[in-house]
Amino acid sequence: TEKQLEEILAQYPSKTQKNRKKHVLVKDSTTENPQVIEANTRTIPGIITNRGCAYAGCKGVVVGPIKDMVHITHGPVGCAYYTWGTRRNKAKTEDPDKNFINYCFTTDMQESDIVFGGEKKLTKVIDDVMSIFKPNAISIAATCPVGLIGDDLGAVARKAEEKYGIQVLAFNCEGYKGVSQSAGHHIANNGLMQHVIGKGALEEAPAKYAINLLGEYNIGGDGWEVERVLKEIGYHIVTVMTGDGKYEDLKNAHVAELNLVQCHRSINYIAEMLEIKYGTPWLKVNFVGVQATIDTLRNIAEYFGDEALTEKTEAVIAKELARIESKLDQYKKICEGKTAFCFVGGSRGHHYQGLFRELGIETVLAGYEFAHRDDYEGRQVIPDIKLDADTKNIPDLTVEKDPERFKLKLSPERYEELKKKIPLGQYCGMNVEMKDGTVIVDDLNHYETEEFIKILKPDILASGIKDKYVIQKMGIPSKQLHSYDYSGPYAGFNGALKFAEDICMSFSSPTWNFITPPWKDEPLLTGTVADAEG
Ligand code: CFM
Ligand code: HCA
Repeated sequence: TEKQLEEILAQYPSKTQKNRKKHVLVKDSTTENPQVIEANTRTIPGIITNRGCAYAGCKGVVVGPIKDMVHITHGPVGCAYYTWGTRRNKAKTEDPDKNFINYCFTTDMQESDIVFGGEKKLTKVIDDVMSIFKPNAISIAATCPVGLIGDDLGAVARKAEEKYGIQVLAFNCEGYKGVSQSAGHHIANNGLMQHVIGKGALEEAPAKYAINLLGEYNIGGDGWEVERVLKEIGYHIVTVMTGDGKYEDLKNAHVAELNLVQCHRSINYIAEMLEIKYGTPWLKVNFVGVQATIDTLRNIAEYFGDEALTEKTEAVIAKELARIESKLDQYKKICEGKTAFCFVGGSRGHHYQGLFRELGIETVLAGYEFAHRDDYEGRQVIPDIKLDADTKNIPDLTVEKDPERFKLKLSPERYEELKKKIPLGQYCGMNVEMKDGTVIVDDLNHYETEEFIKILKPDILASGIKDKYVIQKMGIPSKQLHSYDYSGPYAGFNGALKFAEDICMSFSSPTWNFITPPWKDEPLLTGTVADAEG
């Protein structure tokens, strides 16, 4: 495959070729040092990437799911519309007056606002929101033009806070602030940590086995399936960040005994800061796939080290397995021996490989849109990561031990002892789990997607909306692993079953018989693109 890889990259102008080469690996575990991949750097202009922007990562991903807040997009209506429900972060209505998840709030910036400034309009929208909706708090998210014209979101927010006596959080997450959504995650993490988390009235956890669930956004109801199982075992969930999450709960995140981290990429900053500021360790979890869910439940029980909890954990695992196993076996018969591409944003490209594997499907190519090197290679590489200007653009928030609320949840000795058994404060990344000869691609683009499909001919391609139809037109089932193609949940025990059912439907659809894939009536390679620099 090294030669085929060269051929794919040879189509690029030489500078681009050099750049993309660093973002693609053929997995080889026999190299002297672990393989290095470049990540979290700019996409070359002109390349059709699947990435989004910093605003998408801040408002769309991390802040947007908080349901008892109103989130105002200060900018053109298109930016607001793009993050209006498309991500499928579901929320239940407990208090009908405090669930704004189905609304879309925006200042709908026009040319005149760009020329004369948009602060007045933003103030007016806040006034309207307060008179009509009365949320528990408000967030304002900046889009590109806001940064370009210099509207002062912070000043508008401060005035509104004085006027209304609620928190108004300003996020300077202009789309261009980073090379992808990832910058927006960081901005959102900083803002929530600085202004919301730890500000609640609780001094200690209201119940035993109190946990927070971080990096779970309840896409297609994933969070609900995870909560169902955790609650049955006996855990008390203080807050979920941020799927079906509440501002009021988020404020009390400091009282939990343990933070579970599902999506490491989007929330590792908060996880780390909670440990420094409040003494709460974090555990890497994965609720995607049956075996991953079982391992995760056992790891959490191990952390608390309570015999009754361990027994209950095993009882719930046994009950859930008995319920789903025979049904899963039926689906495995259809899936056995097939291959997949698994390319998603910043953590699912890794997490879904286990679920594919247990159904009998091998992932032959995987990658992330915007993850960092540690998501590929493991957290131990963090000190080696070169910080470029784009990364330095987002300041690190430095936190210290909270003088009143810091409480060491584990003794250092117990921490070290547990660390040997469970992924406490650590994450090994995607690469170690991939087989030799499989391909790992960072920021896979549309051209490379098509070329890799022609070579590897996967049976299914898991990615997003931007390439879904191209893939299907090539005669290959596409499974969106962002929106789940409007299905789900896919997490936990019920989720694994639903996922198996859905992909088996794709495999069994007669549609594919009506499509001729390009490689059946076209040559595989045609001509070469002239070198732009030469
Ligand atoms: Fe985390 Fe996510 Fe993902 Fe992500 Fe996203 Fe998403 Fe994703 Mo789309 S937070 S990194 S920024 S798991 S929205 S719920 S599906 S790209 S792999
Ligand atoms: C985003 C959101 C997204 C897009 C999904 C896709 C999501 O990046 O802004 O490209 O299919 O999960 O909704 O990742």
